[in-house]
Amino acid sequence: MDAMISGNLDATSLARLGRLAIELPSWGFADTGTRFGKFLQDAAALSLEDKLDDAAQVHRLTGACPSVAIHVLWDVPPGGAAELAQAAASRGLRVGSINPNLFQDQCYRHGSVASEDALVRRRAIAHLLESVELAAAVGSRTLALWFADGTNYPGQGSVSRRKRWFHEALAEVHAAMPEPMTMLVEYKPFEPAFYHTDIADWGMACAFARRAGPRAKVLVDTGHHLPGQNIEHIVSFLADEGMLGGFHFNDRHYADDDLTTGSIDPYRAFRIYLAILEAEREAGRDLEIDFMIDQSHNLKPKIEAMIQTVTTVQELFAKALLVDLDALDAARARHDIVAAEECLKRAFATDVRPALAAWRASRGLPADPLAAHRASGYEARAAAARLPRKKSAGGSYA
Ligand code: RM4
Ligand code: MN
Ligand code: MN
Repeated sequence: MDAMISGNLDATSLARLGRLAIELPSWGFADTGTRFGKFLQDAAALSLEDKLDDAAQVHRLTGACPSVAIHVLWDVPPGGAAELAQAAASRGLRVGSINPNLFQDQCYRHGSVASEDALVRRRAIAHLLESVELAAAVGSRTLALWFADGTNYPGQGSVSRRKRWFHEALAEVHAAMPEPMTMLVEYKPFEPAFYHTDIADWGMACAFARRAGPRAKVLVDTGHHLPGQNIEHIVSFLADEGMLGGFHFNDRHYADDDLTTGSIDPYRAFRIYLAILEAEREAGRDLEIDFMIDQSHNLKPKIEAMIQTVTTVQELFAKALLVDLDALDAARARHDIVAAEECLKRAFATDVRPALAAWRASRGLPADPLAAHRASGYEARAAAARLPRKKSAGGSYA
C-alpha cells in the first residue's frame, strides 16, 4: 500500500488491522429492551435467518465480521447443527462462539451448575455437553460460558460448596471438548444475582478456567466490572498469564449497560487495545483472542449500531497501533512519566478516519460503511419484509 493510501498508518499496522476479525452477536439484531419493557423496531430481526441476513450486511460493508455468535436457546433451528452451519455459510458467514443458556428456564431460578438440586446441576451439565456437540458439529472453536448463578441474600447459599460444583462441572465439560475447541469463562460482578455471583470477577474466572483444563481461558466483557476498575490492567495480566481468551466489546456508564463500544469512554477502549498490542509485541505474534461484540441496542437501529461499533473498534485499534512502543519503552526506562503518557495521547489524538477510509476503498469496501448502509435501502426492505411477521412483545434476551 502506498504512502498516500496508508496515511498515518504503516503497512504492518494496516496488515494487523486487516487481521482483526470482530464477531457479531446474533442477539444484537433482535428486539431488546430493559427489565421494564421492550421497544420494538420494524426492521429488527425475528428469526435466525433475519439475524444472519443482518450480520451478512454488516460483514459485506465492513469486511471485518466473518462470524456470528450463536445463542443455543434462541438461535438453533429445527434442523439443528447442519441447518445452522448451512444458513451461515450460504450468507458468506461462519458460526462463531456457541453460547449455552443456563439462565432462562424456570429450573435455574436457584442456579444451574451451582444449584443445591443435583437434578438441576445434571440438567445444566447436560445442556453444556449438548452445546459442545453443537459447536463441534457446526465447526465452531469456541464455547462461551456465562453463568447467572449467584444468590440474592446473605446466608442463601454455601459459596464454597457452589464453587466446588462449578469446578466439577467445568472440568467435565472441558473433558468433552474436542481439540482445538476453547472454553471461555465469562465473569460479572452482579445481576441477575444481587448479593453474590459465583463467577464475580476475572480472578475467579481465571481460577475456574485453570482448574477446568488447558483449553479454558477467561472472557473479558468490558461492561462487567465495578466502577473504577482498571480493565487494561486485567487484560495485560491475563495475557501475560496466557489466560486471555476473548472479549465481549461494549461500553457502559453505570453497570452492564451494553452500550456501543467507545460511545462513553473511547480512551479506555484504546488503552485496552494498546494492552493487547503490547502483549502481542512481547509474544512476537497475534494473540489468539476471540474479539466479540456483546451489545444490546435498545433504541438505536440495530445494524447501524453494529456498523458504528465495528468502525469504532477499528479506529481505536488503529490509534493503538500508532503508539510508538519503542519510544514508550525508552520513556519508561528513564522514568519520564510525561513523555510516556504523551506517547499515548499523541496516538489517541490522531485522526485515523481518512486513512481508514482509503484503506477500506483499497480493499474494495465502502469508504464509509455507515453511509453505504443508509444509502442501500436495506433497513426499509427489512422492515417491509419483517413487519407482517411481527407479533406482540414477548420472548427474552438478557
Ligand atoms: C450477560 C453476559 C453474556 C450474555 C448474556 C445474555 O450479561 O454479558 O455474555 O450472553 O448477558
Ligand atoms: Mn457478555
Ligand atoms: Mn453482560
